[in-house]
Amino acid sequence: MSYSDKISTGEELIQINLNTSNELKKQENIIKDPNKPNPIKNILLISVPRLSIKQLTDEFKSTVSLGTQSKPTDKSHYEIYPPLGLLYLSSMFKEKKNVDVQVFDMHLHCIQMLQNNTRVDWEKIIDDAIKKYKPDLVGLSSMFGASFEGTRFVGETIKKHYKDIIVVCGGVHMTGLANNNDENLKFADFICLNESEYHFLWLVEYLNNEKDTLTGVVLVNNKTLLRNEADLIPGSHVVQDLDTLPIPDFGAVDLKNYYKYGILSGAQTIDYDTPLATMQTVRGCIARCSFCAVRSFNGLGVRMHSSRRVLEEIDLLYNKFGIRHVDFVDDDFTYDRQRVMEITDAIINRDYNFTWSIGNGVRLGSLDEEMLKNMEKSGCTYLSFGIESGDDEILRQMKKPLTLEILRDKVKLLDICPKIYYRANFITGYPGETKEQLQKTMDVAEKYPWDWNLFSICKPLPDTDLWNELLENNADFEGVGNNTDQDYNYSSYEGKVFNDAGDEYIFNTSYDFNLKSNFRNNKNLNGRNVVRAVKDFERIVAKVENHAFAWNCLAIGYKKLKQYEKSEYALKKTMEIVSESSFWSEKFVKHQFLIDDPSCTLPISNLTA
Ligand code: B12
Ligand code: SF4
Repeated sequence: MSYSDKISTGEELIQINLNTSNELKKQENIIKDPNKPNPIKNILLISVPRLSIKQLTDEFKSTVSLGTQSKPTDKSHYEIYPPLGLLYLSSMFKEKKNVDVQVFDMHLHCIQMLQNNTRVDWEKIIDDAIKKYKPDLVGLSSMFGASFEGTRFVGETIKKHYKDIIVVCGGVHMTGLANNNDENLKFADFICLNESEYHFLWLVEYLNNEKDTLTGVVLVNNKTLLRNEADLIPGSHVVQDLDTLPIPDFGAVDLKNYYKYGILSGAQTIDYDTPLATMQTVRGCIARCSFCAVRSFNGLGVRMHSSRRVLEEIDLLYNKFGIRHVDFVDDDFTYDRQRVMEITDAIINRDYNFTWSIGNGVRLGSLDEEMLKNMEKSGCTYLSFGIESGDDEILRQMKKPLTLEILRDKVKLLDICPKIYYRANFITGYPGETKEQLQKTMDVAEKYPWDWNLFSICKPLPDTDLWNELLENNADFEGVGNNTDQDYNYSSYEGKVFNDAGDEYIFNTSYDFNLKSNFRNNKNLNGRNVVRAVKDFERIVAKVENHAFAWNCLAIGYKKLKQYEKSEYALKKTMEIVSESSFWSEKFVKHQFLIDDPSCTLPISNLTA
């Protein structure tokens, strides 16, 4: 069988033909021994750390960026997600008796080492893993820029010391970079594009001479990235009926113990001793927001697991793995109202000791009163919403399915279900956004009843509409595209921002928005739900020990709850930090945030908190 491929040299696309698997192997010299009938027997899938070597070293020294102190031993410090994508991949090999698949969560492993006060040595970890699992092929998962450094390091280390092992990468970020023909992917032999349950299975079958063609895979050789032309179309080989996919191989990792080492962003408001897991019930989103990678990754349209299958997975997680909270990592959980009602009704009827959340976000516009009430009743504890901007024109440019009018209308629902914690996500520094438009975002953050506002700095992600628009308009990408955490990390206060106001202005404004709306003017602290506010600030000081605003909020909150000793202590901490830090004392003055301590010498000291 023959098929056409295109090679991109970065500048141009050249047509080539790859005829048979043998020819490909010979031509690219990627297989150890082409005559060996079954070269791939052992596969090791690695979830690479999404902390850089620098971060891990800094964490080891108990110091995080922005000069704040952290406590690496505190589990609330880390977000740890089970490697769901790899568990999906692993499940595809259950029927294949000739291939053994193991999953190694290196991210978790590094964090466990930090929590045991052990210095993290990536090279040794990789070496130990290879010796233990003896893989013929290693698969690396890289879903965002934050894990790229880890992916490259693991890939290069394996190529350096174990030349025979085939390195395959996958995940959203890898797909985006491959589609942008990024040159920094030479440490991999193959990149599986998009969702890869089948792409990866087929690749292994191909390498084992059980299949003649490669689909959904980019072959990386010395000079070029080679791919099948059809694979350039986003979502070209997606699984239409998600229920035909096997249930993720949850047993491939120590799922029931994940909660002991870290938290999930959607689960941060529940008790820390709750066993946690994630589920994906929907792939794709009805919207096509310009900054979001979901469309280019998952293709057009929305595909869903049926409510029956969702409940089957919940039952399994609950009964077999002891999971008591699930965070749905869906792109568009509420796409099908009927399905949401079926799922929530069934959870209510089960009467489980079970809660759930959507930390990734639901579309506010899709909610209605009946649905939200059902969500709350069935144990929903946390929802986040992509609000993004307080300006209609920016929302339009972002292609966000939201206007300020819809926002005004829909936020009224949130007061009806106060048991749920609501987080609003905003994007700051969108290309073309003016300072006035940015200020409107702050207004929306303060005006509406969110429990928390998350301000993320806009940094274009590979292969998104925004990235491609900037590219077409000859934006100056110099300094971007080195695949660093800062480049692609919306929450990092480093990296390049494509906004005329300048990187520094956007960074500082975003940070001040955070201090003002979440701390100085926190709605829960100001009377709506003081207990909830106190929990938030306790979480923050556990994570960032010298956050003076959080300590001051605690001083106020404990006082309101009549916990006077704790309030005194929090006030003392506030004063200690402020007296030593000009950064914090300036922030207190700037935001006119009162410190209720007579010894405070700041210009705000004569005011009473
Ligand atoms: C859960 C999640 C998180 C979790 C972490 C998850 C984790 N495992 O560590 C948290 C909340 C921490 C997070 C944070 C961020 N995230 Co996030 N996140 C997601 C989300 C919602 C779901 C991921 C998921 O579990 N998918 C379900 C599984 C089944 O799919 P999968 O992992 O993609 O795996 C499949 C394929 O990718 C492929 N595959 C994956 N790995 C491998 C490996 C091999 C060898 C092969 C062959 C195939 C393969 O096959 C799998 C099965 O089909 C996605 C959205 C999405 N639709 O992907 C965004 C997403 C991945 N995140 C994104 C971003 C930008 C971020 C942040 C940078 C945002 C920020 N605040 O700054 C941060 C980075 C954090 C950091 N600095 O550490 C972007 C990434 C785009 C990009 N190119 O960078 C996404 C796509 C969201 C978006 N709308 O654009 N995120
Ligand atoms: S609504 Fe959310 S998931 Fe959907 S395209 Fe927009 S940002 Fe992406």
